[in-house]
Amino acid sequence: MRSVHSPLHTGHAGQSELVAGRILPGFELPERVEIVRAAVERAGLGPIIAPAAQSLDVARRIHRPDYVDFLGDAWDLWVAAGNEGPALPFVWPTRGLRHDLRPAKIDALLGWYSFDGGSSFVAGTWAAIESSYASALTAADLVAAGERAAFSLARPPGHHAGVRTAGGYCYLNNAACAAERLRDRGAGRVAILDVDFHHGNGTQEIFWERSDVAVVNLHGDPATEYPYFLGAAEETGEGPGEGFNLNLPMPAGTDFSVWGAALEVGCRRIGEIGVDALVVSLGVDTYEGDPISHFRLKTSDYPKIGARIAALGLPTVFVLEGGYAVAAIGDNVVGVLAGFEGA
Ligand code: SP5
Ligand code: ZN
Repeated sequence: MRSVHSPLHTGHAGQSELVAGRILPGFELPERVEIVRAAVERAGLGPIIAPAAQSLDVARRIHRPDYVDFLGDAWDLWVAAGNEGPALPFVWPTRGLRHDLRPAKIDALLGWYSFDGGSSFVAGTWAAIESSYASALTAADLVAAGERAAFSLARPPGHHAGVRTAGGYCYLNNAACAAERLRDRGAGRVAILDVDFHHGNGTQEIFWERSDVAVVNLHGDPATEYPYFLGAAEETGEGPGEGFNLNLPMPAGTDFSVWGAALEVGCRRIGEIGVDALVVSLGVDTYEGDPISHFRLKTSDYPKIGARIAALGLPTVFVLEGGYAVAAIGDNVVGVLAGFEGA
């Protein structure tokens, strides 16, 4: 399969993150994608191509247009206000505060448009966001044009980004945009299968009331795992979307014997619903060596995931999400893709 990749992600670097009371270097590093790219080349998975230029039209339908505008303006507003380091939110309109007063100052806009402090902005952040979005849409277009599968080898990731909020290292929801693009290109119904360790709260929010994009999430139980405030099993969708959201939370320590059974449940549901195309939110932070996650998948498990996904027999867009054990991320991601191709 072809991989879609842009070097513009490298400007999104030097992030800061609040970890256990300290501001530390972020986990979501440029090296992640560079190592996956090297592994794709080494494995001979297929050509690596540049994304085609994309309008923000799809992003403006998936997200609120003012949020998309903010992402493009945030760094310039931050610098214009006299700041130099990464732009990080520090105040949010949570319960008990007003939700109807869009603030004027960048310090407050950062909180207005985010749900945590994980998605900071530096000078190259917007170019990276656009390149990750363009890579996902280009991969969707390859699949819509008849390729069996394509891989968006890009960062920043997207599955935590909601209708109007950044968070969890995410800004635009690339997988949601890819699904929307597949719909635009003729797929009647699409499924998103999210195998990242963390619940894809943004994807769930975006498609919560829609039946044309079904969402299946395998993740750490939000009672104890980030993002905490969404992802319980009882969340099944609302209105026309009722029954089109499936959450499969699992406890810390879960290994492939349990995780693989949940994948089976998720894949069977996708088969029952009957969809024309699939988007995989491909995080490999389920790996036993991941520094911020708590599942115990082994490198030898990832090809089995790819093979099970291939058995769905669907045109498939893979979109890179999380995975922070940098030394293993290449083998784990390519394991899924090679397992898919070998099946
Ligand atoms: C795309 C994705 O995988 N985003 C994950 C965002 C997780 N953010 C919260 C991380 C909490 C880190 N806790 C650090 C513990 C270090 N021992
Ligand atoms: Zn994750």
